[in-house]
Amino acid sequence: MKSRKVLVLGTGKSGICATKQILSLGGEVILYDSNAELDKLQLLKNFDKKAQVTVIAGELKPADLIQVDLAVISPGIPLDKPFVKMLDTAKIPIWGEIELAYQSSKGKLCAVTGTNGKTTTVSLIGEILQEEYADTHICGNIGNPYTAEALETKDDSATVLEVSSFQLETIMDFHPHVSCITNITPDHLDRHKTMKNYARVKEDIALNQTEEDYIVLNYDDPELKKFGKRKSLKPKVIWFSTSHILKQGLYYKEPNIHYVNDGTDEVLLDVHETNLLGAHNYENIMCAIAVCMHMDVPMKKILKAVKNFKPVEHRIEFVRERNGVRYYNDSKGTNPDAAIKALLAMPGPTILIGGGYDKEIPFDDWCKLFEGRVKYLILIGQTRNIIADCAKKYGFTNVVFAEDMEEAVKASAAYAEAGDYVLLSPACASWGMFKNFEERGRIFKECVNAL
Ligand code: UMA
Repeated sequence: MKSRKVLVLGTGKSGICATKQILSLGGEVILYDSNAELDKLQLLKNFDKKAQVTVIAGELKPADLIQVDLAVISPGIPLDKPFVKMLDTAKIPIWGEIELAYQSSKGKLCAVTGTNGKTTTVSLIGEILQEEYADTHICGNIGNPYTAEALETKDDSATVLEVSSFQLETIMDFHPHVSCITNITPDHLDRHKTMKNYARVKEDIALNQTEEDYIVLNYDDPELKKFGKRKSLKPKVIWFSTSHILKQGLYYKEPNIHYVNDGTDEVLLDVHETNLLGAHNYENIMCAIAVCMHMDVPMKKILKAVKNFKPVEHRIEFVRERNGVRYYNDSKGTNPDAAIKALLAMPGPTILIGGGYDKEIPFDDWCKLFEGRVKYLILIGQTRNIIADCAKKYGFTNVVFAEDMEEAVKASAAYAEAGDYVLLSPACASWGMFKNFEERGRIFKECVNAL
């Protein structure tokens, strides 16, 4: 990296941490953001006064690329943007922020992708790894950039990484020893255009894996079942299932999680010994166990950590009970599949708050479930009308529009009766109304606690 001039694209978390990593390695950075309104001085406060960082905001011009020998791109920037194409034309290699971190990281690495379940699985893996490795790193799409951790890793470190499809688009040598794909259901089609592209990008997590490595896959997911059986796939496949009794791998049969290896079927644990509820969570537990077994954590330590694990914030998180109504925050339910899982996990009549940024994903499978489960649907954001029309198609018309979260929470409290559940599970991204799903979830909780 020494004496290299690197163009970092995007000034969010990834861009800032990538810049810090490059500077630590002795490089020079041009930090670019398309947002012309960017507060450059504020941004520069992230770095030493003498740091070799120049900021460009607004338009990127060919003259800015003189002597640039590498570009590092933030995950949120689509590769078809004209300024990215300009880099291709100038023959400047483009690495993702993940690739930059990978090039400097040491120790054992496992990585998890998938449409849903990534965050819970990664958090659980992190807690298990901590039982065995004194130096454990939990990073990636979970909110802590890999570049913030990479230079801290040592030969005896263990790292678990959450990787999104956006991040997998720009890997090169990235090579986890154990990888995992939790599931593949429609998401981010505004960026990847087709399900085929989206699945291919996710499956690239195994791109550089060899016969010495492992990949943990969901046997119940038709796309992953096909992928895992592909002859060209090099790593050893570890299957998990909640609906089939497998001959090899992990499976769930009420109330136990089993591990079958070489013809021996062993009960690992009863799910009621854990703090997690719902079939999707049993999948997450099986993923984490399978990954950690191949990260060389003894089973006794794995099971201890699984039993102690508490649910992740914003994922079917219990907020409070008021007048016999229980409020749940599932702001991480940013696509229909995640929102379906949250709705199915509600034990009684539900007032559902949904809607947000339009990722061009059909809402049909979600809306089909409303009848008999949802008492009122309260909609916010850009997708309000699309969701309301879709729900109507399936005979559901108890729909209320709200202007913001406060209004949505007040309306849900007004409609709810003792024994009901209020669930924020939007099936959409938060962008447009909130900075991110964490902010949306926090505001929801504040409004609920203020009732
Ligand atoms: N920008 C441009 N030009 C563009 C688009 C964006 O300059 O055309 C700039 C924006 O002005 C902004 C910056 O890029 O300044 C934002 O970059 P970013 O969107 O990559 O955001 P980061 O803050 O770097 O956060 C990213 C991930 N965000 C996205 O993938 C959208 C975070 O995942 C991740 O936690 C973080 O890196 C650390 O790895 C969030 C996410 O929503 C949680 N992920 C999606 C998901 O989980 O579904 C994939």
